[in-house]
Amino acid sequence: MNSNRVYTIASIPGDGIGVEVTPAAERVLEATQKRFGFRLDVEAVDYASCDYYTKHGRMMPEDWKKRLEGKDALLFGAVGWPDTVPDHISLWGSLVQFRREFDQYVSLRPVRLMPGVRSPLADRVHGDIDFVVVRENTEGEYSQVGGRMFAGTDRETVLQETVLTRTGTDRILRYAFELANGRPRKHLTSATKSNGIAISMPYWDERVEAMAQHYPEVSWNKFHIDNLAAQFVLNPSQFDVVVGSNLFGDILSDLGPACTGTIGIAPSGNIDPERRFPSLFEPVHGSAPDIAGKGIANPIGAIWAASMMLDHLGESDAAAAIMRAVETSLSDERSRTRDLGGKADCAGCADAVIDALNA
Ligand code: GGG
Repeated sequence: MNSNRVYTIASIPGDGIGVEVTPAAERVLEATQKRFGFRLDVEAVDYASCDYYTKHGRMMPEDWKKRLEGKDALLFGAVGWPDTVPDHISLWGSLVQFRREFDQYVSLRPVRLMPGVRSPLADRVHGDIDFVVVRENTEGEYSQVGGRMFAGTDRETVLQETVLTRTGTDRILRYAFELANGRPRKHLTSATKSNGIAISMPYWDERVEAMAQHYPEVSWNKFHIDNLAAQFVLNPSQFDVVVGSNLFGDILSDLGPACTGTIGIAPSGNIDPERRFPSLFEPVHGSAPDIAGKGIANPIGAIWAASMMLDHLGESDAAAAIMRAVETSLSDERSRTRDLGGKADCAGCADAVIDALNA
């Protein structure tokens, strides 16, 4: 990281509403740097988008890694435009490449009940909702091991393996236990399905149990993923740190924010904790083709992701200031977007955060 507090950032809006929420987050960052005395050198990146694919037949230029590996962080919007590029091609050609090539093995996804945001579970939930989903981000169910045989015949057979390595499993569990150990409640929940997925998931459980021995202060439990999804809806206040494999973590980190009111406010960090490569920060939501181009997307997930990015860069005061401004703006109905029952558009919502920041 830079000693004179100048950080080089690649801004990668991607597709759909990514193109709307990323500039909104950049404007908030700009307001923050003026106030906190650091500088972000932001380079706009037009690849990792389906537009780029249409023009070049691939999601990113061949030398994308060389172009980005010296950056301090990546700010990402969303990927996917299924009308022109199949989703598995756009995702694997961009986000999955970043996560794997930059070894961003932690996907960190906070879930918090925010002021002014009504949870659909409000009548049922007693207590706060404030937990973090830690998703394994480089292996697991997202694997390229498999194939299609006898294509187009009655014998058509499709196979895809789940890959759990000892290194990959232990490092995500260590990260999750460390995180739980540093939080007041010191509680960890593991997502499993070892009754049905009877080879990889018992192994996951075994590694959780082994890792737990190193963290006697942390209480822990495990739920099968089906029951865990139900528990998110029935009693989300019970959670503190929830750790899951790539697929389970992905599902839970959409479900969690939906339980707190909207996925539109949820952020995510794709992190290389060892800092060998740039980490990537993005809203949890995707490109949302149904509302893209209308200017009505909620930019809070992208703004919160930008705050996580500053925290990762060591600018924790600025990161906290953004979150205070987000809370202030969300408390005022006039600055909330439509998914939250307000009337503000994407730019207006970001303006309100900037006003709160400058107040
Ligand atoms: N900003 C997140 C995004 O664009 N997500 C698209 C998506 O399909 N994500 C699946 C994943 O994160 O594995």
